[in-house]
Amino acid sequence: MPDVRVEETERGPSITNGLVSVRVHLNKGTFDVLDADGRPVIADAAATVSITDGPTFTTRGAGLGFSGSDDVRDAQGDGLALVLLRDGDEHEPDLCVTVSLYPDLPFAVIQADIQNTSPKPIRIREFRPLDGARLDLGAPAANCVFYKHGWQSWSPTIVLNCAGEDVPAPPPVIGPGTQPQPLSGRFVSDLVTAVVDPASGRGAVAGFISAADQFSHIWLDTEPGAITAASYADGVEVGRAGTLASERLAVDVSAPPIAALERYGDALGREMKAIESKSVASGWCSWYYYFQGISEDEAIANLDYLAQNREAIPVDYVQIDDGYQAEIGDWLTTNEKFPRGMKWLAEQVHERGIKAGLWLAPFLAGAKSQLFREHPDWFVKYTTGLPAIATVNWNQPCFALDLTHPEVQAWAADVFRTVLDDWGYDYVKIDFIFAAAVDGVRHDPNVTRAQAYRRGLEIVREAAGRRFVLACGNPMGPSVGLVDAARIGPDVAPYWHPFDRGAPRPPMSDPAAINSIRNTLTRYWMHGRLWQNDPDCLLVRATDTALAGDEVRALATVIGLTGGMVLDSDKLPPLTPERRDIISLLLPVYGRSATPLDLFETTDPSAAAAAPLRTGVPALLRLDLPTHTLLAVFNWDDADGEREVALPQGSWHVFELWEEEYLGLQSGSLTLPVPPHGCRLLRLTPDAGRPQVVGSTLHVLQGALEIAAEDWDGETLRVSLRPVAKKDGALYVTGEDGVRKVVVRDLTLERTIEAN
Ligand code: 9PG
Repeated sequence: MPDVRVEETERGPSITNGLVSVRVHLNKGTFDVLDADGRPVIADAAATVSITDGPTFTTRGAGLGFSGSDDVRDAQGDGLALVLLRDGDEHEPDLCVTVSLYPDLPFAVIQADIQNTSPKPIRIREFRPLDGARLDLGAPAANCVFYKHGWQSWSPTIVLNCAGEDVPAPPPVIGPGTQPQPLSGRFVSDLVTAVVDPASGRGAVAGFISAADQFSHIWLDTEPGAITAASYADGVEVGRAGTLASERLAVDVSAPPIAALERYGDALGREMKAIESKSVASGWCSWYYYFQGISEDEAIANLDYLAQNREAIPVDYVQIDDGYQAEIGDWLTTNEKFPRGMKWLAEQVHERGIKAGLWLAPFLAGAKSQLFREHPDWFVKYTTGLPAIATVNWNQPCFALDLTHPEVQAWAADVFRTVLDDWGYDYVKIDFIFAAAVDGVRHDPNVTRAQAYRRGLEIVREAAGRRFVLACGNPMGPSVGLVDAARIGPDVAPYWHPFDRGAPRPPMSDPAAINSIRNTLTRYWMHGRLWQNDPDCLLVRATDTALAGDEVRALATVIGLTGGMVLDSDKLPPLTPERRDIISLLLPVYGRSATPLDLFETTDPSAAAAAPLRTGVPALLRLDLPTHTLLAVFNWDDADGEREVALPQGSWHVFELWEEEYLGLQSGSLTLPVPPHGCRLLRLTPDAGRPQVVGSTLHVLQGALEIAAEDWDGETLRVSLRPVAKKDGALYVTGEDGVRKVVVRDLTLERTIEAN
């Protein structure tokens, strides 16, 4: 295990663990981050702090003093830190920079903090633990790609070509009010970014691994190729001798960048104490068929169907979405479509052996609600005193609740106590919760937006205990550690493109299958590290939808291979057996995510300009399983296409699931026709030189769950099968005369079959 060492030279101290090094230039007041080969990938970085309506203090040019290194022990392990102090005038606050390294972790953690040395309180606007750092990946920044991560669930997360322009986050997603000034050649990301040169595969990942207190941005200025990371203190006051710190920024310049991004997810999960789940949730959700038209009768019809088809669709939860409540804000009063009330409905769910889930948007209230009429003082305000609008939806402005207000806190606790304890729900989907984090004036003026938001989440967590909390419309960073699951993309929809696809700014947050798929692929790394990812619902129906069969298959493949929650949202009773089988194919949930191999590759910027909705969407997923590897290849174009797929080293039996076709023993690469918005899902099985299973149609992972063992005794191939949701299907087995289809019927119990 490489130890962390500090060296001192004339120029200043360096800290290294053999995987990454940070070298300080005391006179210049800057530092560099070097990779394992000693290349300064990030050079000449300063740290700054900005006072609200006041000056900014930077280490650049001021110089740094080195007071020594300290042992550190924190969520990342036992490490060593350089502590650097800005040389300032006596009347200036002390700005300190701490650089921590840990054995075995190839990233440096940088934090800026301030001490108020004056007798007067100061308010802090913003920290930049990394300011104006030169990025050198061995190629001009314009040749690189930029991983743009969105603020909340519905914000697009996309890989952009740096020769083009950033895409401003479009409505309905209002970002946090603190934004770096938009500039030509500037690319802005929330919480974390990766900048990668696709030609060399070199890259840098920079992301805040702590996020409970301050929102943050990281941006790249392609001219001159500089990177800056800021966390926002929102004007929090620091009294005499008081201190305040930025969030902790991890900088990882090790290869490959996709591993660095996953490692960043691990570090954020550790720092924020992510909730770990033993299994990944499945369910049925009312929203994407019924929308606000859901009624008690329709809920019961679907429940009855699930009760009668437990084996084929063994979901954990039935979740009623938006449409039961009297008004947005009046959660404890039902409307006329639910005459027997929500407690009765939860009992109906439980009677059928299923757990019950309920949607609420608990951190905002509509202008028409009783809550808003009775408590106008419970809301975040603009400086004018008017209530701050969180969103306009449901034909009314909706105002943001002030979660720092004790009466609001008590109200929220009561709502969740009622839903969870009195009514008996096992699961809450808390939606539009970014509302708790909007800019504005709050009851407690000394709380950041992220802290106000977390107070709200803490109340929900406290009421829920170990019951399931799914966040939606949630800012990402400050949700970690308080929720079991989070929506990581915009809404899916029973159509492929967003309505206004010709708009000058592509509406990448609007409901649309492609919008939801984009984020499911680009935020794959969050799953299992921060929470369970909710990729949004699977829609399989053949009627009341504009999704073509190939689009349904692509959606199912993306959801099935990224390991997150599997929630269906169809009217179940009229489903055809073929379409119902697609739900069954994804159950039980396997729970591990594939990797989007081409995440950091994009087409050229002119293609991006012509087709902004489908560029920056990965099209190749790989999942390594104990007995085989899955490769999914997608065609996001609107026309038929051919895709060349490079196979891993070796020769492989290739089986395609959706067309149920054995493609032979292959090596090198394979060219496949792929329909528009469709995919091919390949099982690659290493050749054993004897009869063996090479395909299964019983589950989307094609054998990982339903095949318990395969035994060849020289004469007979015995395959032990475990039941999965799909009871009828086939195995494909090699033999002397090629590949045979072995039909499997009624797989309700474990069974061993002779397959040759
Ligand atoms: C219920 C829905 C579903 C869905 C959520 C969320 O900006 N907008 O106008 C907007 C409206 C709805 C929406 C997202 C954004 O969907 O993601 O699953 O629960 O609310 O109203």
